[in-house]
Amino acid sequence: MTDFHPKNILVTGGCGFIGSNFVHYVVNNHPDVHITVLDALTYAGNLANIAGLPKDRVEFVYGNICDVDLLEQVVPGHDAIVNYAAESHNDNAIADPNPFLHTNVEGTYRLLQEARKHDIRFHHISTDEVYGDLALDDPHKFTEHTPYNPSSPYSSTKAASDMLVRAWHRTYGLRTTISNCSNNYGPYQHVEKFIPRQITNILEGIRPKLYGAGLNVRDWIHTEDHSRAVWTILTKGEYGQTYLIGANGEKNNITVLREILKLMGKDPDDFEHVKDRPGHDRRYAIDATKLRTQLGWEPIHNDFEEGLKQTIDWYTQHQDWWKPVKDAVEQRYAEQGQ
Ligand code: NAD
Ligand code: TDX
Repeated sequence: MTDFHPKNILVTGGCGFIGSNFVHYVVNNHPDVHITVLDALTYAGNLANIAGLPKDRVEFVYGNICDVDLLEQVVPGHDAIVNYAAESHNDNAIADPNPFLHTNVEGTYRLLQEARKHDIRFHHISTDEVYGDLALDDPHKFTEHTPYNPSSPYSSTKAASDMLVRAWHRTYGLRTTISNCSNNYGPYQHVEKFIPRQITNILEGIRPKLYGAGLNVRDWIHTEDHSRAVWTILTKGEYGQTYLIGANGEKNNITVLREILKLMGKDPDDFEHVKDRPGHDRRYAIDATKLRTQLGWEPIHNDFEEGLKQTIDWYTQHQDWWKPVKDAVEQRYAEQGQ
């Protein structure tokens, strides 16, 4: 276990879903830490996600992690980089993998080079999808020893970025850690993703859309538990190590959808089956024993129904946040038969 106390951190992708939740988490829980958010404000980034946070605690810099000249201006002086910047949506990667190669692979490479130049601690945010998928009846879960086996354009770029991070530690001695987390839910998630898409569909009077039979399993974790895990790994994690983050939240999609419908006062069967995702991963499941036993992290949002209820409330109360992009997202899905 290390004992690292960063005072000035650079959070890339801090205007996206999970990155902005991490920024809120640090502001609320670590009053002596200053955060610089570097974000390219792609379709997925929204300045509103960090609006209202104290200006003396959070500075925003607009820019791309592939921009070497900008990195040279922004990075020096920070104790750590936490890299959330990524293209993150599987369906988009299937339609056009190009930005995923650019941001996820080249962007991570550029950040690693900059971190190396200034000897800056580097934490990389990754995903359970790098391990591929599990059969529905497989008794095993993913662990840090599971071989990489990504199956989609998105997850293969995340796997590539993880490999770069590992190599920069081994070859150059960069102080790195990687976390691979399962599916997050909570506030500020883009309406292209499963849970917010269905909640906002119901609020708009559109029938929810389930891919295929809905038997694919995801391992849900509240994004605040993810943030606390990342902080734990950043400050206590051993350099060169990977930590899996998950909260034993396995559920299949049809169960989650029926729960959302029920909580929103609808008939649990009032949804449509739509075209399945090509190459659709069947099941993800995380064994987070290493993080729990070595670093002492525990999730606190263990009641999924309660977390879902709060998430539904958030989308109900923040219609001005998602309405401007909702139609375009649904139109795009409709063109894909989804
Ligand atoms: P998101 O798509 O909501 O946010 C990504 C953010 O990165 C946006 O603010 C976007 O503007 C920014 N960005 C994109 N390209 C950039 C670039 N080239 N330069 C600078 N900024 C750029 O994504 P998310 O769901 O918050 O995911 C964040 C990270 O967590 C990703 O690395 C993703 O792979 C990982 N992850 C996500 C989940 C999940 O359930 N959403 C689960 C595990 C891991
Ligand atoms: O409308 C939908 N209907 C549906 O049935 C959508 C958008 C999705 N789905 C299914 C596909 C998946 O089985 O729901 C499940 C979850 O889908 P997404 O929200 O797109 O997430 P997923 O593909 O599992 O990936 C997420 O978790 C891992 C994040 O988007 C990734 O960034 C993260 O790495």
